[in-house]
Amino acid sequence: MTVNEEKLKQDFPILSQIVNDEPLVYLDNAATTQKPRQVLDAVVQYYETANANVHRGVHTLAARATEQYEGARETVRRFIHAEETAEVLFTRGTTTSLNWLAQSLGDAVVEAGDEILISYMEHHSNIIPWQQLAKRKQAKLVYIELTKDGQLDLADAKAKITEKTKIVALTHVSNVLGVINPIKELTKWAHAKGAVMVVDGAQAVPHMPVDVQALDADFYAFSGHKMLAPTGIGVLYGKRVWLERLAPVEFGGEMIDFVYEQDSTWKELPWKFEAGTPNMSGAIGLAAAIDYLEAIGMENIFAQEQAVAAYLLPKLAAIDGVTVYGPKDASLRTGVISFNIDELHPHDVATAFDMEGVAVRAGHHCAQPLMRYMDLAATARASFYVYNTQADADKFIDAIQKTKEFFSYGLN
Ligand code: C6P
Repeated sequence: MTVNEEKLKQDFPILSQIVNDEPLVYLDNAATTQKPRQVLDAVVQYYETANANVHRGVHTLAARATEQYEGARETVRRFIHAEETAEVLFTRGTTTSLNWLAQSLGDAVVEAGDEILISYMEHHSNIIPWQQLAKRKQAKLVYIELTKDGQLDLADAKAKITEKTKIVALTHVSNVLGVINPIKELTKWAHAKGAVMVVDGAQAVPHMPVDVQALDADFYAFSGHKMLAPTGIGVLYGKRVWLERLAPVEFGGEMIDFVYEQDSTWKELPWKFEAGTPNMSGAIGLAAAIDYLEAIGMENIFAQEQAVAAYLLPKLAAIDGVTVYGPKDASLRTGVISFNIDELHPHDVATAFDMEGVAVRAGHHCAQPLMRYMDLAATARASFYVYNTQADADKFIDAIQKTKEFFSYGLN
């Protein structure tokens, strides 16, 4: 089956809106995605038929809620091809997952003088936690350079992974450049030097098939809301050997076996890390989102996004005054397209787009070191997803033309 975007779009109630007298074209999917009726229904159904606290009660609703919550974990396991559900931790999102790691993994493996390796294309969520860890431990945060067209400089990466490197933490797909990094190869290099591999999969898992065992990364983080699921639910995958070794970051109910006056013992995996009442409805919504994506097929979703990029990149290159960032070869990227128009401020561009009913993001995209590296203050960014149609892609090009016309008229 290939993707029928027109039909899919009808599953998303929010997308049938008129915005500024124009049919809404939502191209801010890297920030967050919209939710299909199937996900909304799953959440409502949970609250209407099964809501109770999990793992605690013996009553029927508690058993039902627990079964659905743990069922969601199994759905995630299957989706990312983890070996066992014990390796799938529910978190609030990518940011929480990476913060947990910088705390717990950081304490376990990093000492003064050690190095943590990231890159210039990381999102703040995959920079600041490591920055804080480096400060705490008097370790060094080292950055992999980028090539001129915005790819990871692999020669530099290889050279910078040394015996001193304890953690390599890299994004699978850049939220600004859309570029896909060769995580499998990078993981091999990290492991060869005894470093732990952490992957920020926030912009990858929603858009392409991801097999954590094939990648062999030690940890892999992603967010539900970027893949049709509700906000407030995310995942931290970790290999059992590591999760067994690491201490939990949060403490309280749910995660304990026995609590004594001066000490406590932890539950087995994965619950050892999940303190407090978890986001049951979020997990169930995430499982419904995964069912929805799997019915389309992740290969199909990936192919469709690369086709959108292949369609748009030459069109954009042909428009005078438009600069697109990242590689020109669509096969190296997903459907994230950052651009600037002439000297226009990206916020003006995004406002002009909004007047056409087209939602794009403008700013530094939570990647200030990348902006500085590229000598930019900001970009506008269109990011496509499974429900975006050919007409949406054309409307995007049209919005660029209209924005150029509008501002040149205004300047004359
Ligand atoms: N990027 C964007 O518009 P959270 O907020 O925890 O769900 O995800 C954080 C995050 C981590 N890594 C990458 C690569 C990301 O793109 C994001 C979120 C959004 O680009 C919001 S800033």
